[in-house]
Amino acid sequence: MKITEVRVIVTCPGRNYVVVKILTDEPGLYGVGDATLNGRELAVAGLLRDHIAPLLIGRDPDQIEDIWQMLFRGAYWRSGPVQMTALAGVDIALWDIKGKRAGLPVYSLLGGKTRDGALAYTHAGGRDAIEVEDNVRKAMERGFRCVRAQVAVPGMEGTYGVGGAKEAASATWASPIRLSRGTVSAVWGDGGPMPPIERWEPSPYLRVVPKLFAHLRSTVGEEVELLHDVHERLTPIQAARLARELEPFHLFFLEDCLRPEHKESFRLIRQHSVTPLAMGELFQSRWDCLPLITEQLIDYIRCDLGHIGGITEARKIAAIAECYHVQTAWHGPGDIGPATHAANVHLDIAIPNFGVQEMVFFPEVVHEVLPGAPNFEEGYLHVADVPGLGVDLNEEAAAKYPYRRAYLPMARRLDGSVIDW
Ligand code: KDG
Ligand code: MG
Repeated sequence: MKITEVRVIVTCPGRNYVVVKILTDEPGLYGVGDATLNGRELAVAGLLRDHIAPLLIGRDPDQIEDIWQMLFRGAYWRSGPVQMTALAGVDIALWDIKGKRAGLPVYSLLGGKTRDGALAYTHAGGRDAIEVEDNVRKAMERGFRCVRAQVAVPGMEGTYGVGGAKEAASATWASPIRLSRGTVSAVWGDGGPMPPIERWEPSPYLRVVPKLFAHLRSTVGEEVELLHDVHERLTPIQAARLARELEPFHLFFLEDCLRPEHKESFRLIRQHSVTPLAMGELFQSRWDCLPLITEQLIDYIRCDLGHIGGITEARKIAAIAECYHVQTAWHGPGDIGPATHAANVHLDIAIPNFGVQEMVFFPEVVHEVLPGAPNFEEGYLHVADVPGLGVDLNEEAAAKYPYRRAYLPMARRLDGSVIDW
């Protein structure tokens, strides 16, 4: 069997997705992968089209590990989010082909089911604790047992994870528009959107978050699992303080306290608190994860399968984590495509040390373009028992929604200096 064609399709059914479709010389046999990197979609698409696709034509798609090694080490220039996202797109499509060829779902190729479904969490935000409480209750009514809670910081113009105007450009769905036929329409210097700027300060944030969780525990009770995402904004000592102050509220985990560069600083947080810690959506390979796992400085590793080279890399990370009693919580936001969400769940239900899975409900227009995303039922995610990953691409529908330039927000402190977003 040989790879005959690699199609790279950038489509915007509400937000931009980069889809990799790998075709083979077996009639009708192809794989669908996701190579979406929020705000840098065309860089990944260019790498795939101009440099990676020519290397794949004529290769045996069954040799996933060899192709992975060739693209990672063989290229000499390795790692980095653009490269690792491109690699993930190829990897996910190749696993899809392998499953379809074998007539088996990918979870079966990974060792078979270890559980019936993947415990899922959703997001609840709000302008104040009452609004967050309402949204946590709505999530619980919808069947969620785990909810991530974020609240606006008083006095700040916008806060990550809360929703509203600031997030419209990045985290929530814009309404899809039909511009022209064709799948890529990057317009340079077109006066399009610039990154929205959010204001952020650590002190009010550190005051409001423990109050939020005190409120939630006293109103929604002890049973629902609560999570919180710091989004890499704190210093080690601030993170240690927050983790300690949140202890009475028994979080499922506190996510991404520190910038990904400062792995050794997790020791300081650990010395001061028993709040479970999760980290990893900005990591790029298993080597980034190693020190946190082997020193047991975190409890959950939450890399993004779509940004670390796909299923091939993630299953190795899971296996390393298993040795150190670290569980998985793969990144699952709206800005990665349905094929990565499906890859998440196939891995979740096959590995022994799965913890929890972040998820989104895709709008109907995404299902039209990329049908087959995992299905949520009573707190758990499931994938269809079909060969491969179960996600397809409707190329005609994708062509109706061409690329639209969009950026993630940026954050600055009140004095104007950059802070992590
Ligand atoms: O593109 C950035 C998002 O994927 C990220 O902000 C989402 O932190 C995130 C999460 O935990 O879902
Ligand atoms: Mg996060």
